[in-house]
Amino acid sequence: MIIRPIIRSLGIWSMAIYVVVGLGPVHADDTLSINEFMADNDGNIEDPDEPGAYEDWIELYNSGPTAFDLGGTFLTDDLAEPTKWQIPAGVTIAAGGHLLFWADDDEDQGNTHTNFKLGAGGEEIGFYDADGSTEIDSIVFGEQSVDVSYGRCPDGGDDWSFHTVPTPGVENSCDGTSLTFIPAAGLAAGAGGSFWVTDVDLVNAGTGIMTYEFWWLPRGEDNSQPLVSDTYTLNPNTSMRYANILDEVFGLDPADSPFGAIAVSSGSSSAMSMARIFNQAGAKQAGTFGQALPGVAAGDLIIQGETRRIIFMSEDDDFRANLGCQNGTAGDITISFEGFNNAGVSLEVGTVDLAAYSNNQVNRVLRLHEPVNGFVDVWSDTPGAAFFCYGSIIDNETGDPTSILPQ
Ligand SMILES: [Ca+2]
Ligand SMILES: [Ca+2]
Ligand SMILES: [Ca+2]
Ligand SMILES: [Ca+2]
Repeated sequence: MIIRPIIRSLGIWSMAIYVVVGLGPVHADDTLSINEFMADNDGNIEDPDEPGAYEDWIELYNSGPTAFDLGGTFLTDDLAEPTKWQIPAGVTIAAGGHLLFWADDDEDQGNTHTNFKLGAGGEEIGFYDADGSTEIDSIVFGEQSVDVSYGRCPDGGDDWSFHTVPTPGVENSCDGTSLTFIPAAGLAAGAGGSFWVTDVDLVNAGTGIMTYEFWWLPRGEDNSQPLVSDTYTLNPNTSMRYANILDEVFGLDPADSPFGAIAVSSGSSSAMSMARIFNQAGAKQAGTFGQALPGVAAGDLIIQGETRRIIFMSEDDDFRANLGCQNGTAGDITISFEGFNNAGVSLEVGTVDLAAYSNNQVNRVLRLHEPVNGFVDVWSDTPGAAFFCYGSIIDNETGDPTSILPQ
């Protein structure tokens, strides 16, 4: 058995795919590559299968329009031993997708945990086809630094460089910038006589001066060419508060009812951000902090193949619960959601289609089933998808909103 494309519901591409089995190795090295890795992970990304563990990782990338079943192929840290670790059956890489493997010598922790680690002093990574000898890709690397990855620029390209902004599981950052998404912002009237205003707080948690700009990402629009702010700088270990950021930074007019999201494009991976979206004029009860939404770094987005659950979703006389979602990529994605009641009975399924960096809100996702205290699952089957969804629960009496983050 050799690397083969997967035929499934991939639209027009399915038409052009042939399964090649038993005819000899398919030379897939034009589309599959070792794209990025980290051999000294101290605080970059946690092993989701071992809380508290920061493991070496290897990112593979599929630049082609076809998904591949990687089951039976091999990864190794020794090019003289190509068959050191065989990727288990059922591990697939999506068209245009990134797939993360944990080089942690913890095979019992799941299908993407290898039986070797990466030496920070320099080593090798090999990716071999299922015949155990045909090289798909390999890299011989030298000494590595803590929490700095080594990766291709652009994805799948020929040039390798160190990345102080590592991007495990998502597109490599080649200009040294990282995106953080603040998935909701508004300066507009909403339901129930509410009027929403957005403040943003930004902190430079790094050791150097941070350069950054904000992108305005209107709800429901294709934001491949977003409105970009001036470029600002922030000294290390300082913070900056933007009160009513949509007016102050972007000059937006409440008469246009701007609702959407904000991205922070920063030359540092040390940007911390948070927004509060609060009900100002028209509130029946003034003085609440509002909805607190932390910025979500690109590497912390929910990616294809992951499901997250948003709990505390209540729909009754006291509360209404909305589902907000942000596309963290420049491609079109479809997010699926399923709402359940407290007994786990499925009540509601649906999808949210989002163009580049777009966002949208499903208002009162469980409204047909009130009164209900339930939860909502979110995921995406779109190849290469990276997104974020959250719950926004609002007190019907006071207009006080609270954010529910996905778990
Ligand atoms: Ca290591
Ligand atoms: Ca582990
Ligand atoms: Ca090793
Ligand atoms: Ca990456």
